[in-house]
Amino acid sequence: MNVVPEQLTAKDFATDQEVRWCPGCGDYAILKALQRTMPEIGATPEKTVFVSGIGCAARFPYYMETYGFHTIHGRAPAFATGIKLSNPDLDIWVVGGDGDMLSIGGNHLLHALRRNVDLQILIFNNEIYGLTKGQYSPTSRIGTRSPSTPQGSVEAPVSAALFALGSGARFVARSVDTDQKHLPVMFKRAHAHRGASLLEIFQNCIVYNDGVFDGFKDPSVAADRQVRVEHGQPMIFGKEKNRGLRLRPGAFEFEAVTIGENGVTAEDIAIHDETNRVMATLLASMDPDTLPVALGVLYCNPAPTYETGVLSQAADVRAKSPNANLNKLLRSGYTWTV
Ligand SMILES: Cc1ncc(C[n+]2csc(CCOP(=O)(O)OP(=O)(O)O)c2C)c(N)n1
Ligand code: SF4
Repeated sequence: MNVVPEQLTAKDFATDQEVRWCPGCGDYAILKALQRTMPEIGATPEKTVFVSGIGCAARFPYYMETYGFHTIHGRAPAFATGIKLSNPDLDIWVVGGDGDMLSIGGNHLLHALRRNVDLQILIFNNEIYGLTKGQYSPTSRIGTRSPSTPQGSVEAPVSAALFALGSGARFVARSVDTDQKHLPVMFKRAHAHRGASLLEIFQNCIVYNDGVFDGFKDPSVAADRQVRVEHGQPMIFGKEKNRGLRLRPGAFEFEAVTIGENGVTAEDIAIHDETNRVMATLLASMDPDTLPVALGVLYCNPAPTYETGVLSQAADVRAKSPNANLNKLLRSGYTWTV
């Protein structure tokens, strides 16, 4: 008799754990969006693993009814790489805050990205350390006042998207915690991509950095302050849908122009090509004070994954030496007993 597969719903991915985020934290919206997306991508709890480091964002695995590892601050990409190599059939999501991923974990993130391990890596960027009570983080803007920078930070912040592109990531996207339409689309794209997918989610920490993204997130300004990029589509934005990005004549950067003004026509607006790393870099480099913030898939250009290469090498070696014995190998050459 054929067994009709059970249709899972968002509830099947929710646990009975008490959620320990502050009321109003952006993390709730991300959790809900991902729980809703899981059945739509055909995920099953027994094939899915969430891996996190330490921080508020890193509590995520407790709330997903899947396998999960709450590991060490900054080390989630390293754990996830090991899990993928030992069981490549698993679908692995890595979740961390900007501090976890880009401060102590910067090195681990870099190598997971450049190796192109098949992981969905989500950075919840709230530009602050939430769990440890609001110290500035590597993404905090210059002048951020915090318990560890009472006079305002003096450091230039790191951009998650530029870091990822510079590390050799083959998929880089951005979305916003509260955007319950766009966020699932980005989860689906990240999941469909074979290799390391980096999704930066601008997440509001209502307690220690409330409203830090309002300059482009607030509904009253969003249309003019965000550009939603889509492969093959002109990069149009604005309430009237009459603004767009074009390459500044004589320079290698985007500028915002208005169709119908100064001789600008619709043909002048640049078309997004998500396979173009230089274009992605220009989009990620746009100064948010003068240009809109680019959201969507900035870059997607698949390449062979790390686990495919490593596991096929291992299979070749095993086929050539079927009787290899690790014990024998360890005792070969110069060995001694102490
Ligand atoms: C080795 C180590 N260093 C420092 C800490 C302290 N610590 C815990 S969470 C955290 C930062 C959390 O900030 P972020 O990663 O941005 O996540 P959020 O809490 O904002 O979601 C720090 C510094 C730690 N747990 N382990
Ligand atoms: S401290 Fe900030 S990031 Fe952490 S749970 Fe509270 S609102 Fe969320």
